[in-house]
Amino acid sequence: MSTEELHARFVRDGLCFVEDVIDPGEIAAVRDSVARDVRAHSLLPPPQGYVPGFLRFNQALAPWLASARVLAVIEKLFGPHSRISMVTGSINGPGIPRGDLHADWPYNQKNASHIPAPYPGSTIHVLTMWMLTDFTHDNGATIIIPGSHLQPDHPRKGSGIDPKQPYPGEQRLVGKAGTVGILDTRTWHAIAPNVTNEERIAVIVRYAPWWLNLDPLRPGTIDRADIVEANQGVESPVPPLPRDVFDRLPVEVKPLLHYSVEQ
Ligand SMILES: O=C(O)CCC(=O)C(=O)O
Repeated sequence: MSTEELHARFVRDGLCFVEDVIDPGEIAAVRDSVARDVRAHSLLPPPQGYVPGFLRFNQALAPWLASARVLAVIEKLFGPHSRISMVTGSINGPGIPRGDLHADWPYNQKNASHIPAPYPGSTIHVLTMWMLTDFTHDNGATIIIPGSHLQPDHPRKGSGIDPKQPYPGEQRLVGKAGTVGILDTRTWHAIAPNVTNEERIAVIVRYAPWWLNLDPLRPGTIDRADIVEANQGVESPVPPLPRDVFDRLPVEVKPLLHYSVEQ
């Protein structure tokens, strides 16, 4: 698909797929390396593996993070000077149950820093799912609701839609290893059960325009202290990137992460 076709699909559905982003010959090595470091650093117990700030520990995906076909879609949405806002290592292991339907930051109303519903109708943050194993119905390809990015709120207590229940028209983020699924963070999605004996392995990379204030996510900032910590709020931490890790990144990836380097 051309960038125009991907963008049109994204505008219509709140999501699109860029296939064959990671070189097929490299996928197994990236997957094994990512899986090892997610297991080593996970903040959650199995069957889930969850490592925010994953780039601090593992840079196996770095050669592809500025992939021209992915960045072309991001640039069409945000214009130039976009950045990587979060990199999360992820394993959804055998037995993981269905999660709640939700939208992501800054639209998730459970987050301490969020745009209050009814929120405005614009794409200001995207989640990209870098599939390192095939994503199938059985191994828990993410549940997605195409078109839900146009809703002014997401399923939650009091919204009239039970986030724990299947939603009419829900689909799955099915794709081959090496595919990148791109979601508007307003698009309703949920963890799907993994009923296989194999782990579903991915890195979730979020991209933001330069003008989106990411400080509520960043420990040590005034906004994190005032908006999140002072209110005992729920918010994923995005720790700074160590200088030596930044220095070793491919030259085309550096502009995406320069802002986040440890001072
Ligand atoms: O792991 C998945 O399939 C979904 C992850 C998710 O819901 C999220 O990162 O917000």
